[in-house]
Formats: sequence, structure tokens, C-alpha cells
Amino acid sequence: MGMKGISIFLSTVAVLSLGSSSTTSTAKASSDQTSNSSRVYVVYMGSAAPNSLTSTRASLRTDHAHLLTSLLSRKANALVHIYRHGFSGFAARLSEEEARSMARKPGVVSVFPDPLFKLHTTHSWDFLKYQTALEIHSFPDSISDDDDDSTPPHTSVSDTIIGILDTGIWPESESFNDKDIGPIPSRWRGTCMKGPDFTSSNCNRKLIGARFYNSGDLITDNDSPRDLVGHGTHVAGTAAGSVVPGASYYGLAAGTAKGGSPGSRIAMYKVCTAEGCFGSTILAAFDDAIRDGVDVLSLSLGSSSYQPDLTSDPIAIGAFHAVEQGIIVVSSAGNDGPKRETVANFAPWLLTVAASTMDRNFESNVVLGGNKVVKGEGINLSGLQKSPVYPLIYALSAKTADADEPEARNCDRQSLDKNMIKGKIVICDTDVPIYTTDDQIEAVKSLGGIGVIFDRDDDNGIMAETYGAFPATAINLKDAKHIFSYINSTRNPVATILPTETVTKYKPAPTIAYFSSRGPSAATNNILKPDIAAPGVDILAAWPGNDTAVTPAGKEPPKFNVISGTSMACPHVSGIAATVKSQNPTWSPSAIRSAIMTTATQTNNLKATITTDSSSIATPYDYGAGEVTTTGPLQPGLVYETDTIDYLNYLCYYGFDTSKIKTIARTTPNGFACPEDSKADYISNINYPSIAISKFNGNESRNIRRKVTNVAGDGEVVFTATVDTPSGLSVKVIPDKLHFSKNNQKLSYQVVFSSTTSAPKEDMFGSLTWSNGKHKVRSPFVVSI
Ligand SMILES: *[C@@H]1O[C@H](CO)[C@@H](O)[C@H](O)[C@H]1NC(C)=O
Ligand SMILES: *[C@@H]1O[C@H](CO)[C@@H](O)[C@H](O)[C@H]1NC(C)=O
Ligand SMILES: *[C@@H]1O[C@H](CO)[C@@H](O)[C@H](O)[C@H]1NC(C)=O
Ligand SMILES: *[C@@H]1O[C@H](CO)[C@@H](O)[C@H](O)[C@H]1NC(C)=O
Ligand SMILES: CC(=O)N[C@H]1CO[C@H](CO)[C@@H](O)[C@@H]1O
Repeated sequence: MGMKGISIFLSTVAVLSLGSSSTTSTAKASSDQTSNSSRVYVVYMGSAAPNSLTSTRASLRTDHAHLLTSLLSRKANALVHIYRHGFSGFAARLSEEEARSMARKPGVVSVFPDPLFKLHTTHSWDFLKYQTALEIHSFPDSISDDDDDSTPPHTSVSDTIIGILDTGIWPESESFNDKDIGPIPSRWRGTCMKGPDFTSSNCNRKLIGARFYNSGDLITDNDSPRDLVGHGTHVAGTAAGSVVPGASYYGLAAGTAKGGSPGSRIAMYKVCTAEGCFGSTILAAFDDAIRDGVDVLSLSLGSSSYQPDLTSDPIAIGAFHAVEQGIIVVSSAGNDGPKRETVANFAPWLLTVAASTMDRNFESNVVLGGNKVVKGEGINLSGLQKSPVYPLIYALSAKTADADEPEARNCDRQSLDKNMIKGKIVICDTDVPIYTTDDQIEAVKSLGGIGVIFDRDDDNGIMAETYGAFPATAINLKDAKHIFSYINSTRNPVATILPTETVTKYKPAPTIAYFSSRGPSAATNNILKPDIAAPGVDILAAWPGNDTAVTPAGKEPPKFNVISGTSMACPHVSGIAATVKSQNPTWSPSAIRSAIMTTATQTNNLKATITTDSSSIATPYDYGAGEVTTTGPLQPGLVYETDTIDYLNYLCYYGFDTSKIKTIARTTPNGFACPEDSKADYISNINYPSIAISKFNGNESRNIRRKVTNVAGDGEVVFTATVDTPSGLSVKVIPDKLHFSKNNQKLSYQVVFSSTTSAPKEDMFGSLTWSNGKHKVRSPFVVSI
């Protein structure tokens, strides 16, 4: 990811090939000459014409209009989308040569092949199968053992509009009923688009907008806002679902379902199908949402396995313009953890969300002969007897003569001897990523097996997975050893798998989920990402009403489903952002983000430091500022406002020149110019609620500046700084007291980082907290080497 020359795009290696849902990451702009050398490119032209938001017929910028006219005169059918409300540009089918030529035209910021993004449901190998669902009822604050609905006592919540870019919506779900919700806010300019299975009466005072995008590409299922995947319905229910008592997935996770902001309105922008989400369509939805008048945008999707450059990343581009126009944009961090540098959606104008577990767990334990119980996790929907009467076998022991060991251990159908499997519970390994748990269950089932125990070959946390109507559960490495030694020492080993139980008040919780993508960002170590963590494991939320794929034999399709992913974590935070916005309508997106981050908690329900699900202490690379709280963000005390200049400076440091930045930004302050000595290190000085400095070598000190705004509302207040300093570091805050004489006053301070050892050997983590006795305003910091 180069810092320079970013206006060139065809050389970008990290773009997915058009029309393929593959996640491999090489651009194949010219490899398909034989069929058709045209493909969709996005031509991005920066901000929209100044009046386009207000004029009834949105006017185009002159250079934009000119470029479009000349394109259409040559290729009448080439145009896929025009962007004109929130920003300028278009998507069109172009040859590589045409794309190159467009990139040189006046007013063009970048031209890039249309990338295909993915939904951030869990997907990494054996997590592949679970989708994600949101748990609503025992949301973060439940770790305080307080089961009350903690809906804040204020009212205007219902005027906040959350726009969701996702797979569409199942409008009949109870989560979208509009009981007790007032008229649609008059400023709303959106629409409810019709399709063969969707009428305008499917929208109501809760679901106030629904759009879909027919881009004429290879993706099917794009003629209606209806959700045929489930993801969008689940995300929408989590962000702003109405209160639905008695929700459960066949009795599991039973409770009252409600979104993070049950009073907010929902506008669905269907930009994805099961195959993925085209970047050109995501941009079209941003363009519409900005004009429609949403307050919050929630995106549970993004890149995965590759990181687009800022100039060719539709989410970064669309979000930049949304934030410029006062919309807070919340995005998922991705499911590529726990490896370092996997976090997606790293732009500093996004609020990037990692996934944590909750104090609820689904257990399907294994009972061995002699009635020894081994802890397992899973959701079974069919049952075995409760006593251990079923023969138990390790799949490897059923290997056919000519099969390979790893395949047999992983329950590959062709590698197992049917006679050995029949009538038995089979232990399958899970160390070969190409076998999904569904494949493995199918294999065992078809060979006459009666149950599956998945042996997770590591001690990473395991998540309950919906195994459908076949008895199945998953155990971790430590517990697997008990089972293997039992098998080794027993002539006729037997076992059973118990029915699933919902375990509540599970401890420790939260932990950071195995799959959640980790920082630092591969693009820059000078902005900490992810920003925050929220529940994203085994989440119960609304689901399409006719999904037979998750319906056990002989039952009605479920109205709620349990799924996992940072996709599920993101809308929790979107809901909280909406609540903060509704109570502080004048707050900027960055003030809301700051309120959410500086009030996060780092403590779990054992009153100990939050860990990852493999029990190591969580760092800011795992969870940013920590686990989100629901009430803290309503009273943050101080906020860090990141203004447009900060973001423009980021673009400078990132390698854009002043003239390009003037094209991108809707308004640039008079005389704006990139600082003479723009360099990446200065990104650390952007007024962000966390601090990240990089390439710290120990013999120099670093000076970081920050500015806070008093929102404590008490007139005169004094905040005092305390620092949690890691060993090897000396941290000075100057001044260490801030005297505010009135509300909304801004004061600056500096933090000086220096080393107490000659050469630090690893990244160091700490925090800086401003406190006035009533509020605690905490910023995590990361010093990387
Ligand atoms: C190939 O591109 C041309 C326009 O350049 C278009 O008319 C035609 O339909 C395309 N063919 C296919 C198979 O996509
Ligand atoms: C069980 O026996 C196999 C070989 O027969 C051995 O590889 C394995 O380590 C044993 N496991 C335990 C837990 O004793
Ligand atoms: C569910 O309903 C939609 C819309 O009516 C339909 O297109 C889809 O095929 C149905 N799915 C199933 C599994 O029946
Ligand atoms: C700083 O420390 C590094 C290694 O610790 C060393 O290579 C470098 O020369 C030092 N620079 C100065 C200015 O002392
Ligand atoms: C969650 C769930 O449905 N668990 C089921 C597992 O199987 C037994 C036996 O059929 C059922 O009783 C449980 O309800």
C-alpha cells in the first residue's frame, strides 16, 4: 500500500475480479479479452456540486457533466451508476484503455475496477458456516448483573434514522413493527422501492426507507429490497429492532429481543446479495443515503484478505463524504483474526467495531461411559438419549486402507469405512479448512453415523454453531485429551451428546472473539484500529420468515436466528450512536465516536481485565478503547472532535497533494494547504480519541497534541490527568490539569512519550484518563516500534 501515487489505480493489485465471488486478490483487468474486455470501473470525482444537496434537480459539476456526456455519446449503455448527491462520479463499463484515459481527465480523483466486498459474518474456515446474529437482550451492560431494560429515560430517540447497507430486509418481522412510533420525520427524503415481492406498504414508521440497486452485473436477486440471505434483517434488528418479547431460536437464547436503539427508524439500502457487495453499488447507496437524510450509517461488510488503497476503497470514499455531511459511519472490523494487521475499514473517519463474546453460552456437553461429562458447545436440534449408550469412534480409526490420514481425521466422506461409522458418534478433527462443519456432518450422516463431536485443534474459544437437526457439538483441545485417553483405555467406548442448554451469567465475559480482525491497521500504525468492541458472538436477532435452511425437520421456520461475526457487533454500536445522536442532536460524528470510545470498559464480569477468548490479556489491537457501554456514551464529560482539517491533513500525510484534496473535500477552509513537511508520523497528531505512535526507537521523545471539548455541562470544571504507563515508557501530560470555565470550551494539551530503556523490544500499551470525579475520559495509547 503505497503512500504515493495513489491516483493511479490500474496498478492496484488488491482488487477483486469482477463478477467473481472469489476472495483472491489479484486484479485481472485484462485477462478476459476473449469474451469481453469491458468491466465496471468507478470514476471518482470528489465532492458534489455545491448546491446538489439542496436543489431539487441535483446539478452536476461541469467537469462531471462533460465527462459523462462524452462517455454516453460513445457508449450509450456503458453507465451503471451516477453519483451526484453526496459526491461526484459514476460507475461505467469501460475498457482498460478508456479507464486510463478517464483517469487523466480534469476533476477526476481516481479510477478503479469495481471491487467485490463481503459481508462480515464469520467465515474463516470452520467458522465459515455460522452467520451472525445479534444478541440483544443481554447486551453489554448485562455484565453488571442488571437485567433491567436500560433504555435511557429521554424521548426524542425516534427522530434518529439509521441507514443500513446490507442484504435487504424481511419487513414482516416483528422487530420492524411500528407500534408507538410517531410520524416519519419530515426531513426524510428517502423512498420505499417496490419489487415483485415488496410493496410500498412493506415500509412503515419503523422501516421508513428501502432501496435496492440493479447494476446489471452478474449478481442475481437484485430486483427488490427483500432480504433472501438473512444478514441484513439480522443487522437491522440488532441496530434498531422494536421490542419483541418472547423471542428465541427454538427456545434457545429466549428473552426480549430489541435493537440497540429500539426507537430509531431504519432505512435499508440493499447493496449485497449472497454473493457479495459491489463497490460501485455501495457508493450509489452512500450517495442516496446522504441525500435521503440518515443520521447514522451502519456497514457490516468490507474487504477481507486484502486492503484496498484509500483512493480505491468505496467504503472509505463514501464514508468520507457522509461524515463531512454530519453522518456517523459505523463499520465492522472484519473476521480475519486473530492475526495482526487484519483490521478492515481503517479510515480515521470510520468507527470500526471488533467482536466480543457475551455472558451467555450454548452448551451441548458430551457424556462418556462412566458418566464423565466433557464440556461441548453447539446448538443441536435433535436428540440422543441422555445416558452414554452410543459407540464412540475417532474418525482416523475408521480410515479406509488407501485414504490419507488428514482427510480421514477430518471426516472426508471418501476416506471413511462405512461399516466402522455406522451407528456411532464420530470425532472429527477440524484442522483442514476446506471441510466445513456442514460437509463433515453430511459425511458422517450419509455413512450412517448418529452424531459428531468436533475436535477444535486449538484452545481458541469456540462458538456455538447451529448444527441443524443432527446431534453435534464442539470441544476444545484440553477436553479432547480426556476423550482420547478414555477411548485409548476402553475396549468399547461409548458416549452421548446432551441437548443444548443456554448458560447465562457465563464467566468470563466479555472476551474478544477469536475471529475478530486485529490491529494495527496495515495502512498506518499512527491511528489505532479497531476503535471499540461490541457483542458479536451467538447473537439472536430477526430472520427472514421462510428460511428452510435453518429449520429443523418438522418445525416451522424460526423468526429469529443466532449468528456471529463482527457484522453483528457493528449494529450494536450503530444503535448506541443513534441514541447518543438523538440526545445530542448537534454533536458531530466525531464527538459521538469519542463519547463511545472514551467511556468503554476494560473490565469483565469477574472484575478482571478483559481477555481474548484464548485467555490472553486483550490489548488495544484486539478491542481498541475496550468494550462499549450503553449509558457511558450519553455522559462522556469531554469529547475529542476530529474535524475536517484533521481528515484533510490525514489525506496530506497519506500522499495526496493540495489540489487533489480540494477536489475531494466539499469545503476546504480558505487557504488550506498540506503542511510543508507532511509525513506519516504526523497522523498521530490528528485529534483522535486514542493515540498511536509508531517507529519508536527509544532514544527520542515524541510529542503528541490533543484538544478536548467540555461537554460536562457543569459550567466550571477541572479535569485531572492520570496515566497508566507500561514499563519501559515515561509519559508526561502537559498541563496535567484542565480548567474549563464553561460548557463547549476547548482546551489543548500535550503528551510527551519517552523511553526509560535504551531500545524497546515490543509494542507498548497504556492509557490516559481525564477525570473530574464524575466523568472518566479514557484514551488508550499504543507505542509501536
Ligand atoms: C461486451 O461489451 C459490449 C460493450 O462494449 C456490450 O454491448 C456487450 O453486451 C458485452 N458483452 C458481454 C457478453 O458482456
Ligand atoms: C491414544 O492413542 C494414540 C495411538 O494409539 C496416541 O497417538 C494418542 O496420543 C493417545 N492419546 C492419549 C490422550 O492418550
Ligand atoms: C422466501 O421468500 C422469497 C420472497 O417471497 C422467495 O423469493 C424465496 O425463494 C423464499 N425462500 C424459500 C427458501 O422459500
Ligand atoms: C537510536 O537508537 C537506535 C537503536 O536503539 C540506534 O540505532 C540509533 O543510532 C540511535 N539514534 C540516536 C540519534 O542516538
Ligand atoms: C436447542 C434444542 O432444540 N435442543 C434440543 C436438542 O435435542 C433434544 C432432544 O430432541 C431436545 O430436547 C432439545 O430441545
